[in-house]
Amino acid sequence: MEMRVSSVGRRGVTLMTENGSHRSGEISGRVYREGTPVAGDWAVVEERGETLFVVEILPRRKVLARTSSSGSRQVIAANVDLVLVVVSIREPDLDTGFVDRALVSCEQMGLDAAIVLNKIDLEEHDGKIEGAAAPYSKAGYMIFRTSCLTGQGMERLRSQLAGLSVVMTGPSGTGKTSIARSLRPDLDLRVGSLSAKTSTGKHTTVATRLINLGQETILIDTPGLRLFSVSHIDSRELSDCFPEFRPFHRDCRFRDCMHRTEPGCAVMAAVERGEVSRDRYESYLSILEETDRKDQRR
Ligand SMILES: Nc1nc2c(ncn2[C@@H]2O[C@H](COP(=O)(O)OP(=O)(O)OP(=O)(O)O)[C@@H](O)[C@H]2O)c(=O)[nH]1
Ligand SMILES: [Mg+2]
Ligand SMILES: [Zn+2]
Repeated sequence: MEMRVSSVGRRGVTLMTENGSHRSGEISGRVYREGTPVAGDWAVVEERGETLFVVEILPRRKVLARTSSSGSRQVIAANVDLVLVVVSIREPDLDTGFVDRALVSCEQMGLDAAIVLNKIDLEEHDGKIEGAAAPYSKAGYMIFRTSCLTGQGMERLRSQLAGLSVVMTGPSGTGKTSIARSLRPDLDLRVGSLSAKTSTGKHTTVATRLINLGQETILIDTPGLRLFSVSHIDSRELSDCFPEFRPFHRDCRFRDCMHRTEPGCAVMAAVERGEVSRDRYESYLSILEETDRKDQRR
């Protein structure tokens, strides 16, 4: 039979059964030699007595990946249809650098991505929320404005996830597990407090896990990340990972324009005209520095 891997521990995995409950399973050495399974993997499972044995991991469709602290590419979740980049409008403050890097990773994979702007109950001024969302909706991303406190935006979010495998990523404390809890209140999911001094999260979720929302909808909750590094991506691929640059970069004077200082750059001209967000463009430059540094090391 085939089951999905929900979480991966040192000793084995947790598998999601057809009715959405979880069972632990063991992994054969041969499966490990081919690579460590990740949440979302489809596993071929054999039942031997009381024990579930993973005998094969099926090839992955699209994966969400980042660069780990050791510099290698790390798969966060496999076989996903949609990535939700979950950030809060405050507590912790909106980290656009995180958002832009996570979106780059999705674009490079050809993965659909949307932004969840959570904790809107903490912000009185609609202007700040709209200002934060504007560059992303202009780039074509769907934005969800949500509050786990008031429930605002939750039904719209739920309806957009229907039938999909959806992974949430974001800094610690932005409310990923709280969102999962809003969508599945019957599960006893652990939510953390924030550090009083810095208003940042305390890394409450320590392992990725799958949550069955019913009707073939799977939500994957992941531990909060301090950084979403994408230096595994090639510098030349980067400008393609900014959808709002695409209408312009064919008009750059140089075919291999990196949109940095080159004369006749159509992307920079679009930034000057206000047609491309300056913040997003500056984020592009800062990510480019990181991918360049890696290219020089090679
Ligand atoms: N005011 C407000 N607080 C929220 C909201 N959503 C979550 N919180 C609070 O934010 C804190 C962190 O929430 P979590 O759901 O644990 O955050 P997380 O993103 O899962 O954090 P990690 O597991 O560490 O990555 C908790 O104290 C929540 O009660 C919201 O919409 N509004
Ligand atoms: Mg959590
Ligand atoms: Zn250019």
